[in-house]
Formats: sequence, structure tokens, C-alpha cells
Amino acid sequence: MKSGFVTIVGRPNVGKSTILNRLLGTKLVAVAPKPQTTRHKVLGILTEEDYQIVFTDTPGIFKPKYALQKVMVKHALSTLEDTDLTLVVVEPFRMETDIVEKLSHPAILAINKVDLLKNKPKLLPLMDEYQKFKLIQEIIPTSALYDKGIDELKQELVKLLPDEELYYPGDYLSDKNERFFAAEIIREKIFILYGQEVPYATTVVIEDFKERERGKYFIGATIYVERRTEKMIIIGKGGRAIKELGRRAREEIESRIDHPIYLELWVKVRKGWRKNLQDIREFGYG
Ligand SMILES: Nc1nc2c(ncn2[C@@H]2O[C@H](COP(=O)(O)OP(=O)(O)OP(=O)(O)O)[C@@H](O)[C@H]2O)c(=O)[nH]1
Ligand SMILES: [Mg+2]
Repeated sequence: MKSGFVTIVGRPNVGKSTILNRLLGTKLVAVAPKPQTTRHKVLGILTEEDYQIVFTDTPGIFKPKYALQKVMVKHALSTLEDTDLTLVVVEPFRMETDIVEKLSHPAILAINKVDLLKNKPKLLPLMDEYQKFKLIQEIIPTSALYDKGIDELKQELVKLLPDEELYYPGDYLSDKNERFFAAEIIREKIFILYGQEVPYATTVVIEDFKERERGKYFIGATIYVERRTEKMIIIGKGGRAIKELGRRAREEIESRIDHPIYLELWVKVRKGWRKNLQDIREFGYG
């Protein structure tokens, strides 16, 4: 048996979470077109007959400005130290020297989004540049969006796994529970549906998650924003925006837990929560 821990790191928005979902073959973590979608470390566990890979999805590494961002980047950097392998994800448009210089364990580099590359021969000089880093064992071009290169990536990771017994029971998918994922699904839909800065000022707290014996489960969630104007944007004219948000989140939560739910959303203002460590902790970013 081979088992080990693989940390997924890279700049924001390069496709780390999309790659994890593809590797697992199921939609586990939030994915959105905006950078800084992932805010937590989340385990995604892949167990096959002769191996187990315990992946950690992480927030992107960037220059943080306010307290929440500092906590996010701290989480990402901390995972670099405690792992068997690192999966570094980059885009094919530029060399990411800063990120690969932070490596401290053997790594595989995925050059993702190659579908966006108009001039394919450009990939070779970039691969040569990365090859110079001794910890990088393998470089694999991928297109997570189109499921390209993912199998190869998996095979290369398995090759490098240590001989170990399982760390988690074979049917475990994550270290987080359904409440966590319900909140993440709502937050992902906010990142997809609302423009510009509003998603960055939001966080979602599950207040109620009642599994009823008969009929629909009840999930009550509060969306916190920093200002009254943001609250108005989340709700939208005549409540239309929040209705659409609720519909999309409900559908995905239902398909995930395989049970119909009644989803109730509230919006509250918590002034400047992103800059306040106490609020950040209370909201689970610790
Ligand atoms: N064209 C293209 N888009 C991709 C590919 N992989 C991911 N994306 C898109 O890139 C965006 C960001 O993807 P995520 O998986 O959320 O990226 P991330 O690195 O986890 O981002 P953060 O959590 O914000 O750090 C989404 O819109 C994805 O659909 C790819 O191979 N090709
Ligand atoms: Mg992510």
C-alpha cells in the first residue's frame, strides 16, 4: 500500500481547486472565476485499491493586505512544510519563480490552463525553466477544465507516494462536514453571481442544519457583509438576486447530500469583519 499527503499550492485562481475536484472525480471544493475563492485548508481524500492520497486544497499565495487575507496565506504557507509531496499549480503565461523557491519537499508541477495557450511551442522553454528546480520531479501540462492531463498527474503522484498504510478509512472524502460544505456552496455561488468586490466582503455561517425524518431537511444560513450597501446588493431589487442565489445553492446542496432541503438565507452586517481577528476566528477562519 502507498499512502501520503499531497499539498496543492499556487497563486490564486490558477485552478488548484478545479484540479482537486478532477483528481477526486467529484465536486468537493468551491471553484469560481474570481481569485481568492478558497479560504480554508480542506482535505480531499482519494482512496483506491493500492493507494491513498490525502490532498490538501489551500488558498492561493499572494501578498495579503488585510487580516483575513493574512490568515489565508498563512494557512497556505503552513502546508508547504508538513507534507510528503507538493503539487504546484501554475498558469502557462509566466514563470512563477517565487512559488517554486518556497518548496521544501519533492514536487510535481502542473502547468494548468494550457487550453488557453494560443502558441503551444511556448510551453517548452517554460518547462525548461522549471526543470532547473531540483525538487520538481515531474512537469505535467494540464487543462483541469477539460479534464486533460489529470490521469497522468495522478499516476505521477502515486509513483512518488511513500509505502505506508492508509491514514483515513477508505470511505472518507474530507475532514470537513456537511455544514462546512453547505456554507462553501453558498459562498461559491456568491463568488459566481455577484460582481466586483461584494463577494470578498461576505462570509456564510450555517445557523441550522436539521435533518428531519420526514420531508425536507432545513438549512438556515446567515450571509455576513461589511456594509448596508452590500446587503442591498446581495438581496437585489425585489429580492431577485438572493432568490437566484438561494435557488442555485439549494440545488447543489441537494445533489450533494442527496436529499431535498429547505434553504433559508439571512443577510446581516458585521462592520469591517475582514480586518477584525476576533470576527475572523468566530467565522471559522482561525
Ligand atoms: N480555461 C481554463 N480555465 C480553468 C482551468 N482550470 C480552472 N479553470 C478556471 O479557473 C478559475 C479558477 O479556478 P479555481 O479552481 O477556483 O482556482 P484556484 O486556484 O483554486 O483559485 P483560489 O481558490 O482563488 O486560489 C475557474 O473559473 C475555473 O473554471 C483550465 O484548465 N482551463
Ligand atoms: Mg481554490
